[in-house]
Amino acid sequence: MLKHKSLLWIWIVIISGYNCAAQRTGRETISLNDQWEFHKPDAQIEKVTLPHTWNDKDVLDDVPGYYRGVGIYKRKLKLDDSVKERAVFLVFNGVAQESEVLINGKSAGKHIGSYTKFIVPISAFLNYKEDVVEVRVNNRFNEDIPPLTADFTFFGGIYRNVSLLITSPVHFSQKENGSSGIFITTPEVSTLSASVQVNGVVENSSAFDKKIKIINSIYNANGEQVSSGSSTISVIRGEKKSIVQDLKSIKSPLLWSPQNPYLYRVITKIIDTKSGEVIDQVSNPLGFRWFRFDANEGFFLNGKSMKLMGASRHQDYENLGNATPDALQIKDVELLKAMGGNFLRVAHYPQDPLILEACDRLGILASVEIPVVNTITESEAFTNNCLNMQTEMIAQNFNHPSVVIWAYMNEILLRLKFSNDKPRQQIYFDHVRELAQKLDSLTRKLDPSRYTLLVNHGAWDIYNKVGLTKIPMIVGWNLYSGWYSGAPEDFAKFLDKHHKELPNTPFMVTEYGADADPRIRTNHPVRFDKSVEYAMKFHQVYLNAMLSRPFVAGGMAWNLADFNSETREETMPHINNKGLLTIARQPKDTYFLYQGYLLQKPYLKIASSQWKERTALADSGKLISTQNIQVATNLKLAELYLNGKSLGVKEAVDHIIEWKVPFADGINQIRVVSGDESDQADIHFQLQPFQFRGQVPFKDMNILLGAKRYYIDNQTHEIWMPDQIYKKGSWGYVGGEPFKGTNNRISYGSDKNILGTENDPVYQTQQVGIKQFKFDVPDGEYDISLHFAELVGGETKEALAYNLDNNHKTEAVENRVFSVSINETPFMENINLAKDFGYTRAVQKKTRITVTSGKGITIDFNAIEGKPILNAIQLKKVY
Ligand code: GCB
Repeated sequence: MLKHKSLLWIWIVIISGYNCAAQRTGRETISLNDQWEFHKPDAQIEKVTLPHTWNDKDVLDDVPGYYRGVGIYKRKLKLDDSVKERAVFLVFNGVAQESEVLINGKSAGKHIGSYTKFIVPISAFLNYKEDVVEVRVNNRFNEDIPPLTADFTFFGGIYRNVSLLITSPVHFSQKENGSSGIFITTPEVSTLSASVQVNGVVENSSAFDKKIKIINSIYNANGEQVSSGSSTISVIRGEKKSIVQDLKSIKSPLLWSPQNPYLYRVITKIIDTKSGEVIDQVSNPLGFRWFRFDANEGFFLNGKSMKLMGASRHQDYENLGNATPDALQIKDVELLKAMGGNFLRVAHYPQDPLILEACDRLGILASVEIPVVNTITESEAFTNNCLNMQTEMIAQNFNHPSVVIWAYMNEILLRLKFSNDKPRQQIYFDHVRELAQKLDSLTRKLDPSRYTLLVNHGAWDIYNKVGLTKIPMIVGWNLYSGWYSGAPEDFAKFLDKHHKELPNTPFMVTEYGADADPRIRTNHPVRFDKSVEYAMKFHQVYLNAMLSRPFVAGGMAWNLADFNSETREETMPHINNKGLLTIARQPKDTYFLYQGYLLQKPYLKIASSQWKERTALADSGKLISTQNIQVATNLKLAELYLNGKSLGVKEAVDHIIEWKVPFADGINQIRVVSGDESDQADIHFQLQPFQFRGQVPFKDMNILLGAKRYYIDNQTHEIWMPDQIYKKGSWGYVGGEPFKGTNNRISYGSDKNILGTENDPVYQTQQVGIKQFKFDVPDGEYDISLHFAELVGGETKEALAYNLDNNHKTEAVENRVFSVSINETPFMENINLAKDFGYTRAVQKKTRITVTSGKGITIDFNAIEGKPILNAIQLKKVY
């Protein structure tokens, strides 16, 4: 099979050394995203276009884990003779996670780490005939490379853009940790004047000594030159030389801020003094702003107090893994801006260069961090890799005015090692502290103009004991009271505790959030039900607490969007549902809540408009069902109309206005109005009969047992509703109680991945010990489906992947055998779900029955061993 590989190869771009643009700037950057061939060892070759990951499909299945190993990419290059005299580089924006670049079979460079850019000089390896680029990539677990563990998926591949850079042999150094070789600072900025210093490194890789002129020009947003500087230097062959230029101060500079992200540009040129030609050129953004963090008053930008509010972002996207196209990446920053956010925590790793460019343009302040998450390895190699990543991150992003913070550790004491050996654990803690100290000192040295940040989880005592709250300039807290533990109200207490006990240390809430599966809705939100409604309450409490405390510098919701996390199970296996947007970037109600809180212009939105397919029981004896509608706003009051009829004016409480809306069967048009603002939504409602012989017609019914939540199947549009205890003339269960979970898992029903279905929530709750289920339906033909899954026993997995409480125990197996009959006719006999189908596997049993003599439907569950269960039931009237 391997023999055929070369036959499949496609023949390539012909790249010429000069074009018109090159004559002006001296350099060319050409995308090399196309025409790659990819294969895993011993596997078929595929043609791929970058960005590419080899894990996009295997994270979609029910099987835990994903391929972590080698992937090989190959491509041909055809460079014409004019390139021979030039310096040629390959620029990789991100390859996960270890890579080696070979040209014509010879190693040209290596890189460690998935999240930073690297540049490989390749001139020395080229034959200029038919050159072959090969990139050997590996995303195996390597104990010396962070991240070691984390709540996100470590997709492998060349998952960011690759380009070819051709420039003069005398050029801005491409050996400065993936940076442009130019570093811009603004030593003094005020409303009156701004000074600019440009530092850089020039390399002469030619065979001759060269005299060159370096010119820096600053252009304003209209393209007018507002300052410049130049110097002439000699660079001998083979030499790298540092340059420093102080440019003429700019009077009355336009300041950069979220309200007005005014950008200048610095163009730095190398001119050959002999020919007068531009032989290399780079462009960098420049924004004038100054800022500070204060332990009592929070953050100040350009002398004005500003609460930093926003979100963290992961880089992956629905069905694409981390190989997210440029346009979708930029869209994320636009969505954050449209939400009213002014801050992006680029977490947990540096992201595509496009992200900070977008932050510069849109006026979003940012922090960036390296992926040292949960735990460290006490090795020199690990330490060096961390220090190297930090150096690369700072060098590569140094010139972005949006960046105000460099961070370097996230919840590093979450996965505690050596818990049974306290002296050894102390040594581990010392190593963690030493590493934090090294990273902090390095950061302050590399960039004294920004703040350092270390991010902890809410275990106050241990971070203080180990000394991690003393090292950074700002402490970050990831707080989840009311989610992983405690109540939402505990959050404010934590904020006050920090202010009291660390009165001189500024801090931010770097994470907070609650899972919201957009398919799950409820009228009775409780912790861990994964409902959007619980998340709404949670975020209101958190936002109120942060916004009312000036000493809280800022808060970053976890997360801007749902993201892949392979080890998670729960209602949407392999996905973390804490996003304000779905993984396909559809807004959830919580996104609208943030707009209500943060936007400055008048805002009015039916937040519950996303719950547009609804079902519920009719109010007793009526042809309506009264349900809640929430409107998110920054206005004081609004009026709601249902099909044109006013339901009254109501006042906003914590940016939400609620109405009880009497929904009728069919389309219900809702309109909310306040002054000039209005919003409208059509809600499709299926009224369910309270009594089968009443006025409400019956069509079908999908019922979740042991649940108080609704579940909307996005594919079939079937809506599942909560159960009820049987009432005469109506329907419901007889006997039993809701499944309470096992292993002290803090879950709603079970949080295990249910195999063989996409509709996990249908199977994750159940009625245990059920005796009967009854529908007092009139005579007719009916389809009945019973849904089961054995939730107890089986393979013992870690409970909730990111359970910050860490209380897992081994699970006992339950012996359960039962029979089911429908209207006294045996339907399932001696069923043992675990034995017959396997644990946590979705089992559906369907039948058609004829109901006669006004008997309705009675389903009997007869225990043979243990307690019978039922997870869900569907009834459809055929005729
Ligand atoms: C955290 C982690 C983050 C997780 C998040 C969660 O504290 O920093 O990586 O994704 O909690 O959702 O549990």
